[in-house]
Amino acid sequence: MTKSAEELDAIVIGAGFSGIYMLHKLREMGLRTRVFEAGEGVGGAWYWNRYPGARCDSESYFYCFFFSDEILQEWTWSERFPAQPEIERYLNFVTDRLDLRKDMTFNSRVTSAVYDEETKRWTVEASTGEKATARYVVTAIGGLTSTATNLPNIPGIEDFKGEWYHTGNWPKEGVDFSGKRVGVIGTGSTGIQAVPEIAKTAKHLTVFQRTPAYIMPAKNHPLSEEYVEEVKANYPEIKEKVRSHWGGQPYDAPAYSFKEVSLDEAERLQEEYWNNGGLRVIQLFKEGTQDPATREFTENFFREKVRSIVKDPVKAEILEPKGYPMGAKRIALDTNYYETFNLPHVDVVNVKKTPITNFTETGVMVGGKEYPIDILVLATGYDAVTGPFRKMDIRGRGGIKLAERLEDGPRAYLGMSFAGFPNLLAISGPCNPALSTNVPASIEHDVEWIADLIEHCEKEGFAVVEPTQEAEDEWTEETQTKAVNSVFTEADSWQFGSNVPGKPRRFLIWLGGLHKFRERCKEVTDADYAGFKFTR
Ligand code: NA7
Repeated sequence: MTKSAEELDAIVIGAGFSGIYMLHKLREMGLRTRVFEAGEGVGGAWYWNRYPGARCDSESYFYCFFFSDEILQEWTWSERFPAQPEIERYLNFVTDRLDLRKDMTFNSRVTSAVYDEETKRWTVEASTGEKATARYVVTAIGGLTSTATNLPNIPGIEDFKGEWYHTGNWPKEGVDFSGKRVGVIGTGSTGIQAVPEIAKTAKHLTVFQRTPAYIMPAKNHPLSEEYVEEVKANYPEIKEKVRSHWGGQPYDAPAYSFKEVSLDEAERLQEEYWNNGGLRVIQLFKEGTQDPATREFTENFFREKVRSIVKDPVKAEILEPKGYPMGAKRIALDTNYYETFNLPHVDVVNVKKTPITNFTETGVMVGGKEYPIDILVLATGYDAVTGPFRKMDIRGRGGIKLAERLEDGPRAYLGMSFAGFPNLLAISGPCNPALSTNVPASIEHDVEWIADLIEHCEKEGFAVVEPTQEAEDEWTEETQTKAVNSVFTEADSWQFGSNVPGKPRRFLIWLGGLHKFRERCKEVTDADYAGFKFTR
């Protein structure tokens, strides 16, 4: 006998930062809500990304929820840049603190969500066969996720007889590298974190690098009691700064102008910022990465650092960032990445110059030479932002498929809603600024804005809300226009979709910054939800 579908008011897909807070908000409104989550526990991207060295690039004191003063005071971060286990613990803490777990179903991957125009309800089905119906569906699926990993289109992975893992789907029990010959493909933020950790136990490590990243030192360290106390005392001010900053970071605007300081002074300042570590290393000068002279100075500073750390000049030449301007791809943070290449058992292979041709039973072939490998680690990134949506069978009015609507590139109104998909709302969806910011800050905004929209419908007695096609088209176009004038046009990147073969080169992120995005969304609300249509 098949179990009948549970009847709910709202369904949330995913239990990461977004799903946790969305459930809390919907429950506060008195809506019967259930979260479906593919993982065994909460965490989302921070549940699956358990690879060695997995760590956040944002500082812990602002990589968190700001909506609850109690939670801000009760939780204490131990390190400047939190590692995956600590973030997972934090999200479990919040879940239990708000008693959310009872409305979450784990090990349950949503496969489809289908809208019925007559009943005005969505039917959601999970991999377990479980079904539920609801008036609202909110996707909290993230943009860089385990459902849409990017596996390299290199022939022969099925021939490889060793173990292989993608970093975004890392086994919970871990991987033992001791005494093994390990190959890492990919040197984005993930590969850069994993390499130094894997090198600690592997017998031999070969890093296959296509594009050398611009990398800054994290200078991670434990947080002192005094520091934590000071942060906790200043949270109201920090929260204000986060909300009014381009990237959702509580940083002051750069204090120096490259044009106004001498070269010696510029070098001294850059060195000082480098020694402090973190993403602020490139936030030194007002001119930023958009100004060619400032950029050239900073790029050369980075290259010089690589040459001074990496002793072997051949390795240093491969690792030096070049071939594209700084800022055109995500800048990474490291802990001992360059130093790791001074170890005799760690090599780097330039696979841009000589690409990987195929995998064999026992290794990786590059230019007719086989690199013998026991364990292969694919740090090759994601089919970002549109990928996770296209993996699910989401059907709106007249059976239109969201996967098809997103085939030609990202589209959405305000990065949170889709024309033809009534009452389907997306946290950090396509054409949203989230992935160019400190993500939890963007998530918090989207959750609150979506909750207000739903509350508006409930209060006014509207059964259905959806954006007009015109509003969606305009926002989609604006997303592309903003990217045209950015440094991102000068490289291939996941942000442009150009890391996935066949994916259209369209920018996935709205580049106006979180502060402007907040303003734009408020303007929409204040203008009686301009761009949306409501029906009773
Ligand atoms: P990224 O940033 O997409 O990096 C993927 C890396 O994998 C990058 O170095 C790629 O080189 C490399 N790659 C991908 N396919 C291949 C093939 N076929 N051959 C060789 N090398 C390849 O993913 P991450 O997981 O590091 O980071 C994703 C985001 O998560 C990051 O931006 C943070 O926001 C958190 P390429 O640069 O394309 O030449």
